[in-house]
Amino acid sequence: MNEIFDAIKESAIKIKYLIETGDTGKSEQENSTGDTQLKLDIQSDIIIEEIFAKVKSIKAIVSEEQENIVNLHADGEYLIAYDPLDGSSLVDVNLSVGSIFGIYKNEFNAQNIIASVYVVFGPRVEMVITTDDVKMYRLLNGEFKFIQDIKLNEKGKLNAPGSTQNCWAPFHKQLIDDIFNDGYRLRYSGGMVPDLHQILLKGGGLFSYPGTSDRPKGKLRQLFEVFPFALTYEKAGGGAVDGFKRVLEVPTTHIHDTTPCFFGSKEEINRVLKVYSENG
Ligand code: AHM
Ligand code: MG
Repeated sequence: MNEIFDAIKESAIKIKYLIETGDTGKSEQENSTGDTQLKLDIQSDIIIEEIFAKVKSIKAIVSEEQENIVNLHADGEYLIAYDPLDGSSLVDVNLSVGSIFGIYKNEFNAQNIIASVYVVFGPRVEMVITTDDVKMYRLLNGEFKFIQDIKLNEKGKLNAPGSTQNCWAPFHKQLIDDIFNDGYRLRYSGGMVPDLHQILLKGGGLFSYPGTSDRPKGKLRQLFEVFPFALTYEKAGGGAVDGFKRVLEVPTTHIHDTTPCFFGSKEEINRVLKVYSENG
């Protein structure tokens, strides 16, 4: 798998340059969820696909920006689902964005995810690799250097509540209000990579993207966004649930399926499970 991690590092250096110099305008195309793709989405997707195409251990890839699975090497062992530039609409206002990768075996579903990687493009470029543990690296002088292991506290201090608030169920609104009333601080940029990275590094808290009246199954995609971070949060000692169960038990029927999701330290995740089991 080290070859795959090296390929992701190579892509990160190219995408950093693309973010710094590229055109932040819209393209003429839509992705499979109907979002208009930015030129940056398409270009970062091409960068990653070209680099992965050279890695013999990769059997197939699927990108948030493409409709279908792309077969690469028939003898390859790994399947990779990736979001090349999550939060790309934040580049024009110079907020942080990221790339997310889920590494699967056999089939694209939660049961088969074996590793994940995300890259945060902020004032610094950092990469977090999850296998049996969670390790953070930083780009320094053209190379990724190991910085630290990541572990969540049992209870955190941050609250990152996503989605359209006037579409929340009343019990969800109550849950979020109660969390704020208990002293948690609001931290939500609209980029899940930096938002989840912040919670991981600042000891914990809750990030939520619930099902809402306008999007009953949430917005975030299972294979490219939710499962990779679920693995990271679980291995860091926290949890990731859809309100009722671990997201790593959510079935996938289509590669672009979404799911409601909550990521956090143990105490916040237990709080979500209690409220949802009583009301959902
Ligand atoms: P994208 O993949 O189209 O960039 O959308 C995903 C992003 C996440 O990074 C972020 O958590 C979420 O959309 C924010 O959505 P909202 O503004 O509805 O809270
Ligand atoms: Mg995305």
